Amino acid sequence: MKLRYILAPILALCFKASDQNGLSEQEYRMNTIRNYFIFTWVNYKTRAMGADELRPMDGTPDVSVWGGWGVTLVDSLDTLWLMDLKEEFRDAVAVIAQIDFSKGTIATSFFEVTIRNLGGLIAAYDLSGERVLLQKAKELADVLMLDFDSPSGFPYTNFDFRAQQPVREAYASLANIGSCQLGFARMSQLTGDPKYFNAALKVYDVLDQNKPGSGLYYADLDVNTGKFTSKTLTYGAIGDSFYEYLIKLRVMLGPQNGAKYLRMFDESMIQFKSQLLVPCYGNRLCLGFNDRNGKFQPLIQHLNFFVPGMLLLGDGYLPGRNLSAIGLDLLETFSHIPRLARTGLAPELVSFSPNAEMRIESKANILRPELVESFFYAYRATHNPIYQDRTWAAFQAFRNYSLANYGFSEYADVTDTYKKFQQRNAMPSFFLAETFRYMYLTFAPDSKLPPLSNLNQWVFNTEAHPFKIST
Ligand code: DMJ
Repeated sequence: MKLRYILAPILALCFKASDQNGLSEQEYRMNTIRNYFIFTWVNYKTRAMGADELRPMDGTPDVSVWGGWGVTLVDSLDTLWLMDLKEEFRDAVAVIAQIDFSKGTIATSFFEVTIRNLGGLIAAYDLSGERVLLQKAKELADVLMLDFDSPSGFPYTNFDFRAQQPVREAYASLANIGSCQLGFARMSQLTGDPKYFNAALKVYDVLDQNKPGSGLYYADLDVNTGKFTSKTLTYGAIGDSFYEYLIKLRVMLGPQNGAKYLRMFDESMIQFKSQLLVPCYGNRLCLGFNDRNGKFQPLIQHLNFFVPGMLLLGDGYLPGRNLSAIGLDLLETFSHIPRLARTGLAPELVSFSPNAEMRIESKANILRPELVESFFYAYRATHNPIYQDRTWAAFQAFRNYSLANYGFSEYADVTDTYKKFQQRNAMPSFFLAETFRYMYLTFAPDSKLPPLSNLNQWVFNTEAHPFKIST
């Protein structure tokens, strides 16, 4: 390992605002974020390489969280590439070349393995052209294909990677069955074999056919019948990335092949606007959800924070729908939420009402990316430096409270500044994959990002893995 990588965390920790050494504010912030990524990566590499996660407080490996193939390693690959850590990237690829995706350690989520492992391999291949990554992606995609063996053609929620067969439970969520389409479509483009595309996109055909009204995609389903089983309408857990993928498929597949998904997205936006968006205290726009009985609940999850980014992306394809304006208004509301907490970390859940300030309902922060994801899209769309400043504030909150001896820790109570009691010994892989990547990309000038400088040629999967658009 190069000395500069070992020194990077020390430099990062010593770096003071006054020591900017002639760097512009933007470069300084970008370098600082990169240095803390290096600090986290090097600890993962030296203490937990190949394990799913690194425990950030005691530096021990957590071997099997999502299948046991080193999800942090696979999820971080393209971050290494984009931050120009090419030697680290090559070392990581050498480890990945040894992974056997036909042997897993547990039964686990089809959704998570698809967005993190398959997505990570595809993006790293698209960026680097390393053939072994495509070979590994194909091995994994072929295993995941076995999960579609249901009466409706939906993938089952969990797959047993030891026995190489689905866990045949009837329940499916919209996000679980509706967030594999980008990765599987890209696999068909890269291999020339349409089977991945056909299996994944058939799911959208069934959803479109069985929906009870225009744009009504409820979040609970039955894998056996292919029918909706509730009236849950949500852009949070169990629904979120399905809607995101409708617009992203249009981006990826182009005007002809993507037309159907743009139509589905457009229809879903009508329900979104009329049922879930409401004015709330402080002259703000808020986003709630409908529960399984169709009753409106005035609650905002951290997971909802991706919505402004999705709307800003959608605006480019559906002019005249006011999507950017709604997105930026919602982002104002969401930007206010971390300010409710003394740490500046965004909580998992808040409630809202027309006549009182929002209230924190669930106090944890688990290093999620959705807020900085929307800042990234907002900055790219407007070039307003306020979104860089907010990204920097989010990063500083992580650094002040989540930074632990070997990485960044989840935080149990964002209202309590006494971090000794509030840090939890867990660091999900999406912190290195998404949170770090979006923060870095929000500061990186185009010249630093040759592959990504033209965002019209790339689309990010829901784990922030960039796939090349090749229509
Ligand atoms: C990530 O794995 C993905 O962004 C997913 O779409 C939602 N949840 C997590 C992070 O919060």
